[in-house]
Amino acid sequence: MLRCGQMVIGQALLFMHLGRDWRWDHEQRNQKYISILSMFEDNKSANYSIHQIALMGASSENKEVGQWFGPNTVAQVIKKLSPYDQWSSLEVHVALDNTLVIGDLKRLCLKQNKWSPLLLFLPLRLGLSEINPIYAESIKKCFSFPQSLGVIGGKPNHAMYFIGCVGNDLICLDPHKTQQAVRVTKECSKEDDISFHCQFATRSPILDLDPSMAICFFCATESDLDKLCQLLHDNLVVNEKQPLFVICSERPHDLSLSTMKAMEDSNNFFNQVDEGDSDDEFEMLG
Ligand SMILES: *[C@@H]1O[C@H](CO)[C@@H](O)[C@H](O)[C@H]1NC(C)=O
Ligand SMILES: CC(=O)N[C@H]1CO[C@H](CO)[C@@H](O)[C@@H]1O
Repeated sequence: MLRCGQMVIGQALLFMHLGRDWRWDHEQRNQKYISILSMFEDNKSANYSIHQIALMGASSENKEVGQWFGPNTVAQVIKKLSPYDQWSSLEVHVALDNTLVIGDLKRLCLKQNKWSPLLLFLPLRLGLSEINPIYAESIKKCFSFPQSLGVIGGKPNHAMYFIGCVGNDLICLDPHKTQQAVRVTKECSKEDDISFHCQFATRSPILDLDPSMAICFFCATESDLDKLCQLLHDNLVVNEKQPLFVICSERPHDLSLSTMKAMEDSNNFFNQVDEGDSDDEFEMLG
């Protein structure tokens, strides 16, 4: 899971610094690409090295080095490491309690009229020991949004990074491959460069997955976030008896989390917040 966290933030940095259309080509020796790669060197002094992730997990999440991380833990750790990467000034948000509060995201990213790109994690638990099949279609839909950054999760005791779906299978990148640590430089060999990329993907039926996962999105601009919220609302929340999560413009002050959960279960959450809190109305709620 530590490696899967690296894969997600690595992909976010590629989208941010090189764009979604950029394709890896070793001969290019792109300087931004090399800079991104060097943040993932197996070296304690690299920003997102496995050492930094393990140590931050120990100091902030009470996970001893070597202990199992869940998707939520690695998301929390990435959030804590990201301020040290001053080059990217990426904001990381981990949505709690299956609730996406749009006001929180806007305040996080918009400072002095400047928008910082957003990496958004939505940690979910979609069943006790198995995924409740009711959620399968919604998970698949997430991959179709332009802001999708995939899903981190896995099979029990086997973390993987899911990057898309075919029918009822998810496409998996699996970091469980032992290889030499390499030093990243502009002159590094093709073999060393390749070691940072998965040679092939596998497929796994969606219902075989562990029910703990985190859905990930990247929003480069404020308009990207607005579009994402609209897509999530239209495709995953309205008309769903049991939505994956709830979206609201602001966290209602007078509602305790347990009330929100109860409302979420009755699927009235969206409307009630909208009616009771019209000052905070967000365009997509209207
Ligand atoms: C780790 O990175 C530092 C700084 O870039 C470098 O001096 C050191 O040699 C690296 N260590 C290893 C084991 O690659
Ligand atoms: C922990 C760590 O390695 N931090 C480094 C991250 O990158 C910045 C530059 O963007 C360095 O100044 C930090 O030391």
